[in-house]
Parts: sequence; structure tokens; C-alpha cells
Amino acid sequence: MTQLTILRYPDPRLHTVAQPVAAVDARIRALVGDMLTTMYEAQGIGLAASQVNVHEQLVVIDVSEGRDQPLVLINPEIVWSSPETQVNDEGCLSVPGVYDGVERASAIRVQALDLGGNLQTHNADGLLAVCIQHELDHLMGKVFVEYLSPLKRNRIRSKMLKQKKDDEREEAR
Ligand code: GNR
Ligand code: NI
Repeated sequence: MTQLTILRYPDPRLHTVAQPVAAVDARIRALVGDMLTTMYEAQGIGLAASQVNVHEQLVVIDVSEGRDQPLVLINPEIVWSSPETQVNDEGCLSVPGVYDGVERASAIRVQALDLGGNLQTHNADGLLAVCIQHELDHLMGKVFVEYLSPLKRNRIRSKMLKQKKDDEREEAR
């Protein structure tokens, strides 16, 4: 199991649109293992392949308290969204230290292949619904800060670029 590098906003590669996974094979199973390792190590509740610079439609999620209920979604598709919406504070491993409110559907139904290549249907609400919508946005090249005002987004961009410079200076020492 390898720890993968998570791209940080405003890295332009985060805006790449992911392609469908062609076959759920050994390569995908190995990638899922590495993505789970990376997500748990970073203490995230989800990770999209886009965030580790793999532009295929693959996400891992675990919203359980015990961090022992991984969910793998391959070629996911939201087939129903509730008309009711809810604003929740969101964060992102690609935008560390930033949390802000995003309005999304309160409940969704998603279809996706599992690791066995079988089509599954999941009904989700609460944090799981938020997380699935956040991850599917990543696959479409969208980061949650794009829902915020241009002013907030520009402040976040500056903060991230400064953090990157500081990190690089730290590494050089
Ligand atoms: O770890 C994460 N927490 C989180 C909290 C609220 C809404 C969405 C998320 S997803 C995020 C991990 C991540 O960046 N996934 O892409
Ligand atoms: Ni994210």
C-alpha cells in the first residue's frame, strides 16, 4: 500500500474531467488500496482519483465512526436528487484548512460499480450524501471552493499559494 500525493488547489490538474474506468481489474484494485491508505492517513472521509492525479471515475469514501466501512464507487452516476437542499460546511483534502458552506441536495440515489464490477444502487442522505456529491464534483474537475464567491475564492487561492511557498522553503532547509 502506497501513500499517494494529494494535489492541492489551485493546481490546474484538479480541473481535469475524469474518464470512465474501462475495466475493474488488478490495476484498479491496487489503486483503490492506495487511495484508501491515503484517505485514512489524511483523516479524510472521501478521496476522488482526480485528487491523486488519476483522471478516471473512481472514488473511495468512509463516513463511519470506526473508519472501517469503506465504500468504493466506480463510474458513479447520480440518478436522483431530492429537490430539498441543505447547506453544510465542507472541507477538502486538496484545500487544507478551509471550511465553508455549500448548498447541495439533501438526499441522492447513486449507481456505481463496486470492486467486483457489479452495478450497485446506494441511497444516501446526511454526511454521506454531501460527501458523494463533493467527490463526484472532483471527477468533473470541480473543487468546492468554486461554489464560493469570487472574493472568498481569491483569498483561498492566495492563502494556498503562500502555504505552498512556505512548504517549499521548509523542504529546502
Ligand atoms: O475529508 C473530507 N471531509 C469533508 C467534509 C465535509 C464535506 C466534504 C468532505 S470531503 C473531504 C475529503 C475530500 O477532499 N474529498 O474529496
Ligand atoms: Ni475534496
